[in-house]
Amino acid sequence: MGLLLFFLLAAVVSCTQAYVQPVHRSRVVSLSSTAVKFDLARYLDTKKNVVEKALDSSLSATSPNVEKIIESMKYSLMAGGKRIRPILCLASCEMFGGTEAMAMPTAVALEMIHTMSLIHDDLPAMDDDDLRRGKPTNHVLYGEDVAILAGDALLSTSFEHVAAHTQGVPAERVVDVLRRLGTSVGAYGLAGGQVMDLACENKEGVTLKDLEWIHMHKTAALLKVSVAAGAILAGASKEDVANCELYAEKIGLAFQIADDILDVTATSEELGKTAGKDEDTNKTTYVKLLGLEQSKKEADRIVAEAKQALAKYGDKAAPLLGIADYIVARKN
Ligand code: GRG
Repeated sequence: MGLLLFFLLAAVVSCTQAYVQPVHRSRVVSLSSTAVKFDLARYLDTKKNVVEKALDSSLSATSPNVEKIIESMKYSLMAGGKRIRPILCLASCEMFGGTEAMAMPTAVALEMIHTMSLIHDDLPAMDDDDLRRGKPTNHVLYGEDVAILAGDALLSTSFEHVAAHTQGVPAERVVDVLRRLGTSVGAYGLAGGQVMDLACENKEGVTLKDLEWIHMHKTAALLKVSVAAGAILAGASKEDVANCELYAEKIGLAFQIADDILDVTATSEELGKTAGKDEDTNKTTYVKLLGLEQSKKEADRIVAEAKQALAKYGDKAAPLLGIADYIVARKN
């Protein structure tokens, strides 16, 4: 009788597991197996190559009078870099069934905007740096006057590029993308974040909340529009765009925490920019407020939240999930 009861119980337990496990596993598997099965390095490499080609053909001088400014713009645009923003845009467009071609003009525009922000960030009036992407900064080579104008020209060309070259997408989606790009650069984006960042230099009492505000605007805003724009171009629903934005805000914050960590752990050669700069300019960073170990934990926690925002898309989200991991694991 005891033995019979034992077998009955074992049968019930095994039936329950057979039912529960696949459901439980499929959630875990679709998140963790993507990281295992998906070849992120190859994906990033392939996408980077197509982006580089599109960037290279996006600017050319058609008159001797513009040769100098185009050379200066192109010098920084083609100086290397991970091309994360364009890749995010292509990945989210493809996740919602769009094509690479639909998103490429916006991907190029995002890198133009990002490059503009790096040129301006390195100027003597801002971070005053002479090394970027392992090369002399734009103003070191072309002078401050031309560097400022090259940044301005990259910014305005970015909008022109989206408007002139986006094909196969309804006009209202393109207008939505242009509007969001504008917001991401202005007072509620990069420029606002940078002003607050400058105001907090050499200042005591900067809090985690202040730091988060700075990075949500200075860093996360452009990542947010990168992912959202790809989704919008593909015709994603409002809810899907909102999920993408949540993912991007999280990776934006994690990106900046990783940057603060790299600033104290990597060399200038590894970074392609001056290491230890935050300490020199007396900036408040996550490492300063939380310490190195806690900052790493915080970055990991936020990346997990980012991935959770896209959990419902399963394997279709593999590139974006992989990029979330890459953002904290990167070496530069
Ligand atoms: C002029 C309107 C206007 C705005 C510019 C200067 C500025 C305002 C904002 C600064 C924005 C900035 C430089 C934020 C830092 C973002 C960041 C983490 C840059 C590094 O990005 P990576 O690691 O660089 O993607 P690569 O070189 O790989 O592209």
